Amino acid sequence: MPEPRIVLHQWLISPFCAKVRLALAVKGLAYETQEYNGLLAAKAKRLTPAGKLPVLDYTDASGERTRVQDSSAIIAALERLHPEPSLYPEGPRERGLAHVIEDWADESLFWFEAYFRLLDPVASRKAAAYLGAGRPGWEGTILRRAGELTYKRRLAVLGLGSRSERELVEGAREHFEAIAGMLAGREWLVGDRLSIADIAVAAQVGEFVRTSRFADELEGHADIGPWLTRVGVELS
Ligand SMILES: N[C@@H](CCC(=O)N[C@@H](CS)C(=O)NCC(=O)O)C(=O)O
Repeated sequence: MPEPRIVLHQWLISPFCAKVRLALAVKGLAYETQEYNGLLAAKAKRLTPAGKLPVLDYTDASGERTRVQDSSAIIAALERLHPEPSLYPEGPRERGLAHVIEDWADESLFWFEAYFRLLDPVASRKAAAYLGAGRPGWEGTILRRAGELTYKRRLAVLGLGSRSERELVEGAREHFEAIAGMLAGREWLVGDRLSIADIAVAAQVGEFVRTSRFADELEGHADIGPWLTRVGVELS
C-alpha cells in the first residue's frame, strides 16, 4: 500500500506539537514538518480558523488531502487511519481515565508550563532561541514579547494570573507529585501499556524540562525521568 504524505505544521517549542510528534513516532509514521519560526508565525494563523498549531495535512494514497487542527483531534484521526499500535486503552474505565488525563494535561498542566516558559525571563530567553531558530535574532525577541503579553492576558482570564509566583511554583509541584504518584511502581500512567495519557502528559513535562527552572528535578526524578525516556521524549 502506498504511504500517505503527512505534513506537520509546527513550532518545535510547542508542547502540543511535541504531543503529535510523539504519537507519529509511536505509530511509526514518516512525516515532514513545516516550521513557523520568527515572523512566519503570522502564516500559521492563516492555516485554520483556530489560528493555532499543530495542524496536520494528511494526503492519502488517492491524493485526497485532509487538514486537521488540534493535537487531540489530530491523534484521534491518526488512530482511525492507522489503528496499530493503538493509543487508546480498550476497557471503558481505562479509556475514560486516559481521556481525562489527556484533557488535564492539555487544559491544566499546560498553563503552568506556559507560565514557566513564557513569563519567566530566563526560560523565555531560551524559548525565544527555539521560536526564532533559523530567522534573524530580532524576530525571536519580538515573538518572546508577543508571547509574554498574550499569555499574561490568558493566564489572567484563567485565574492563574492572580496567583503569586510562590503559589504557582507550589501548584506546578503539586502537578508533578500527581504524575509521580500515578507512576509509582508502574511503567505507564494508565493500564499496562503506553497510551494517549502518557503522550499528552509527557509532551507537557518535556517542555518543562527543555526550558523551565524545574528541568533538573524532573529529569532526575526516579519515576518521571525514566518514564519520559520510555514515552520517547528526547532529553538533553
Ligand atoms: N488545544 C490545542 C492547543 C494548541 C495551542 O494552544 N497551540 C499554541 C502553541 S503551544 C498556539 O498555537 N498558540 C498561538 C495562539 O494561541 O495564538 C491543541 O491541542 O492543539
